[in-house]
Amino acid sequence: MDEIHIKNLEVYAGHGVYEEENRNGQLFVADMILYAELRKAGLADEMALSTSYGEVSRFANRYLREHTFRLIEAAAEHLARELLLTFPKVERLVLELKKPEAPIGLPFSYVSVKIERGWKTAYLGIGSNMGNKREFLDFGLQEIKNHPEIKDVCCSDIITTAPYGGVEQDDFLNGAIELKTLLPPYELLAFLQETEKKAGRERKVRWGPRTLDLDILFYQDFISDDIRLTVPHPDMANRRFVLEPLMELCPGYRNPVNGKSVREMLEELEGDSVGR
Ligand code: A4P
Ligand code: MG
Repeated sequence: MDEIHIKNLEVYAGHGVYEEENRNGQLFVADMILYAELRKAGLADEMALSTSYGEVSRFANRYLREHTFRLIEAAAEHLARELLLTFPKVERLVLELKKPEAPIGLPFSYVSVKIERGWKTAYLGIGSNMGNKREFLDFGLQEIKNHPEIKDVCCSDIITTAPYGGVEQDDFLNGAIELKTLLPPYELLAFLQETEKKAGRERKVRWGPRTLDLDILFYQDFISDDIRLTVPHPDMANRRFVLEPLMELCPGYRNPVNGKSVREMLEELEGDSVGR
């Protein structure tokens, strides 16, 4: 990915643990690398196709002056988030925030924090087999679209599917959702569980009836086998109700665990009469 660099941007601001620091202010220095596709802007020689380093610098300067944080960790975290929300062509950034006048009482050139943040692509499974299923799915989708740190939400067609997993229960409505998010995996999971709860979800029987089920199928190329969050979803290769909607959104997306694309997993399942 192409890069725009901003080096040693100086800001006089009031971040610090001590009250004098907040009151009197001091020098902060920021380094930024903005990752974005620059080819179109380069070919057309057109500012509207790129991200203005001047606007980014003025935004960062204003943001750091108008807000007060105790920790440079917090100043960097919030500034990175605001930059990614404000400049949509920036897909990811590295931000180093330096504090050359930190009250340490020893000779040093600066202390700093350096963070990398960005938009990640995730795929979710959405399902319901209780009450007004369609309304629960619409509610879930709307909550996802309304989240400030989620964008570019796209939902597959919704299909009716027979229950899988041996529990006798009503048919499901299922779909898949593609999105981009600033939320790390466990924060995305917590938000999805909160949304299930708002839809009246009660956890009684594993694999049992539910008003709204939101599962993380893929999170970029993240792999986790923690019981609280297993990604990619470990049973997806056996689930037509997962693979068919995914096929519509991302047929070529490869499962980072087994290297198989969604299309390949679905073709293998279709050759297997046991899979639903
Ligand atoms: N958890 C672990 N990994 C994930 C993940 N990738 N995404 C943990 C979301 N949650 C994840 O989930 C149980 C625990 O899984 C959570 O505490 C979470 O921390 P749950 O939603 O409370 O319970 P569940 O949904 O009953 O269990 P599970 O194992 O998630 O079941 P699935 O995989 O959701 O399957 N048949 C059809 N036709 N359509 C369906 O949608 N769904 C299921 C449930 C069964 N049969 C179905 C369908
Ligand atoms: Mg679930």
